[in-house]
Amino acid sequence: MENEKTAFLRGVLIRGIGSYYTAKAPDGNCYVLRCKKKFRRQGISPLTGDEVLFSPGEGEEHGWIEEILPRRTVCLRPPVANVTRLVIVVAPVPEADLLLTDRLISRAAAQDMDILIAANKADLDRSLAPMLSDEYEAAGIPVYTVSGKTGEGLDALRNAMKGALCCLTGQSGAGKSTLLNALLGLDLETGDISRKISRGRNTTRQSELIEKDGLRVMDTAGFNLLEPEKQLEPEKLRERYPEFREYEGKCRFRECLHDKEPGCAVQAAAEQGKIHPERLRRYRLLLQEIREEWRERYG
Ligand SMILES: Nc1nc2c(ncn2[C@@H]2O[C@H](COP(=O)(O)OP(=O)(O)OP(=O)(O)O)[C@@H](O)[C@H]2O)c(=O)[nH]1
Ligand SMILES: [Mg+2]
Ligand SMILES: [Zn+2]
Repeated sequence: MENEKTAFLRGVLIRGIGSYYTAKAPDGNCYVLRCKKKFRRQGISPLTGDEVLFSPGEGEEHGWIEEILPRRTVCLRPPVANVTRLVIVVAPVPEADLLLTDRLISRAAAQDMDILIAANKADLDRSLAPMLSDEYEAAGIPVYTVSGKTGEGLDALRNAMKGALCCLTGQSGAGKSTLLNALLGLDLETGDISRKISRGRNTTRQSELIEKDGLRVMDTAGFNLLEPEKQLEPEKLRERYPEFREYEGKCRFRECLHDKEPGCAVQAAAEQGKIHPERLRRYRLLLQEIREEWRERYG
């Protein structure tokens, strides 16, 4: 058994198309693999970013994924594994949806990912980045002003992305692929927003892991909707808001969810400008939604 294991190669999945996956070994060689049936029986699908042990195929034959190593993090939207730094791309067009941004932040915070925001298309609108900085400063989330078109701000963003497996995510059309092309001198497919709307689909359809110039980063398909999280306890949501932390335990009621309870320290902090009122307003929307999910399930 031990001997068999040592015969396997180790690699990281850089893409998956249909039931074929590509693994990249440390020496840079890529292998096309299929997934053994045992994983399907266990309800596990390989994800881009997975570290795997595999047996390479011989000649033209594909090889097999033998083992998926433990995941540091896992996202289902986009479906990727082992991301430790999430780059949320926000733009003035299509109109920034900050409730969607907050949903992404909430999921990333639950897994202890580093989070940063790239305010893209600065060439079109310079007011987006300061607005975002204002909203997310108390949460400790840095905002980078960038333009994939003019190249503005790319050095700072590149530096912020070094040293972790990063994933670019955000609304379809925000400019994730354009940014990556500009950051790394690539030629990923990008698409016109009007064409996207008329076709009703993304330009990028699979997640792809790219390793270049000291960066490890994934380009993923954008989305315009992110469904509420199932099975999240309403009490857990507040733990995902870093800006609430210093006020936890200071509300009149120990169980305060910072919704409409009297004597709420988070509400008071928002009134004093220490927490952004819009972040709190959207927190309450998400809380409401999670309570409804919870009630439907267990109520
Ligand atoms: N003016 C301007 N346009 C940009 C910028 N970045 C991207 N775009 C345009 O925005 C559109 C969408 O860009 P993509 O890079 O395809 O967007 P995406 O986020 O990868 O989209 P999906 O793959 O569908 O999720 C394209 O027409 C780009 O040329 C920018 O910094 N400035
Ligand atoms: Mg794209
Ligand atoms: Zn409270």
